[in-house]
Amino acid sequence: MPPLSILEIHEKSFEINVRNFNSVLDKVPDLPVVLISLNGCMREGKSYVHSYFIRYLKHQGASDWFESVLADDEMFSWRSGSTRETVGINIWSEPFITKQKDREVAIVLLDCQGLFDPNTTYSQNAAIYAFSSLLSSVMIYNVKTKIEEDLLQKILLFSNYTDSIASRDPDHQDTKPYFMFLLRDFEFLEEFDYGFHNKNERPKRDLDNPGNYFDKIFTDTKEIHDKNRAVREAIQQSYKDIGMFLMPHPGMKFIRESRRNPPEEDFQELLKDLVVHVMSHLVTKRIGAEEVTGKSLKTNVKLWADLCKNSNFPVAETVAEMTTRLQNDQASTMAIETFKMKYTQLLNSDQSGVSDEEFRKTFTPLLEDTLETYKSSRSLGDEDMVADYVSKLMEKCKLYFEEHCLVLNGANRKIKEQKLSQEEELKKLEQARIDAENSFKKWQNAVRVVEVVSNLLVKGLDTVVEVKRSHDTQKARRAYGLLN
Ligand SMILES: Nc1nc2c(ncn2[C@@H]2O[C@H](COP(=O)(O)OP(=O)(O)O)[C@@H](O)[C@H]2O)c(=O)[nH]1
Ligand SMILES: [Mg+2]
Repeated sequence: MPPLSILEIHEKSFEINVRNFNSVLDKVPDLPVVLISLNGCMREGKSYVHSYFIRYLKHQGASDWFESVLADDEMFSWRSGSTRETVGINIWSEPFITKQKDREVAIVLLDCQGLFDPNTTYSQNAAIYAFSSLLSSVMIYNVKTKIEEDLLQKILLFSNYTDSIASRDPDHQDTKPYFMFLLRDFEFLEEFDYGFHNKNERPKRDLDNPGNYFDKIFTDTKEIHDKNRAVREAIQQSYKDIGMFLMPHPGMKFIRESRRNPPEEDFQELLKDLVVHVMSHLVTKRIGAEEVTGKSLKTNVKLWADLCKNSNFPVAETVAEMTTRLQNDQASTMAIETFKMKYTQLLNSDQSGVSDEEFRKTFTPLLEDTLETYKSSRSLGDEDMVADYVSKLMEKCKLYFEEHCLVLNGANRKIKEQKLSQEEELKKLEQARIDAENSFKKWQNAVRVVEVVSNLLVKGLDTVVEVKRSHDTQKARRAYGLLN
């Protein structure tokens, strides 16, 4: 179960591997997907943290998940030293199926490494962060010691891609991805406690009056330049929430030989907290406000990969335009398919075969349902675009109704009429049969009467003959003096 590369960095270019991506998504076609990415510079412990996500997910958070041992091929490779490990973006080859409240979701892990070194061009780095921003629903940015101005600017640049596929409706802020800064070897220990900070909370571990690092970076902005304040506001607009997780240094023994020595206990405890925090704040992937499944995400990944065919990552505006088109096309196709299906059902029911006037009454309610299906399945694009799709959809529905449904209704009506006249014909035949049967019965009765009468006659005649015969016998006897 090795990790698979989905974005490879070559000497002067990069390549998106759709086949590898699909091999993972094909395993969970119908489940909503949570894409957790770890981003940042190399050799800062990203893959190491991923191995703990894998431990947790493999054991479904059972009590001993943290202590469980993974073989080398059961995790993203990580090691000491300064040579490159992950180049580009790797995906874990197995999605993990887990529960989010009372439904199943599939978690897909992404290990993304921007190199920011002399051998990597700006556009190669841009490709990694842009693609990661497009894909992630939980984007974790790994950074050493503190958050600096240039990092915020970099994040703002790539959050344009996050925005390019997000709904612009202010009511949909909650459908945006989740962003977390993971601070390694955090240093300002007199002011802040280790652990999770965001706009609502901060940990309270060692300090009497601990500060909130989120406020320090994002909210306490009175003294900073307007431009830098705007950067912070724009970043916050791109995500549903921004969290920060402050981690201690793992200890020198671990740094020197991390395969043999565990990190210090404090680090282990916080690593455990970090993993539990991420796994209990799962955010599913959405395009616009709509949740995607393994199957529907594949279509988008293919579109984005196609846009990169000439080895230039497209600008965010192009991604926005093409993704918006794709979403509206899909919503409109689904709506018209539903319209056709409903008419198929209707044409197979008693409601069909009626007069054209009667049948036309079914059109408006079904058209309204269809437009509603389209509208509720899309959230990207402005009002003009919606109006354009709606008018095309109405035209298509009308044409389908006139050329297909009305014709079939007419045919069904003819069949119905034929059936009616056949039924009448059958009724007449049946009546004739009953009449014939009745006259036959009458005739049978008459025959029976004749039979009885003739039997009686025969019997009467026999009696007469018998009586006559006995008279004759008596006469003869008397003649021969046999009788007294
Ligand atoms: N200073 C420091 N080093 C770490 C930390 N976590 C891991 N490391 C070290 O960084 C090395 C590289 O880890 P890796 O996960 O491969 O880094 P990646 O390149 O960011 O994926 C490990 O072997 C550890 O020696 C940390 O929190 N702080
Ligand atoms: Mg790595």
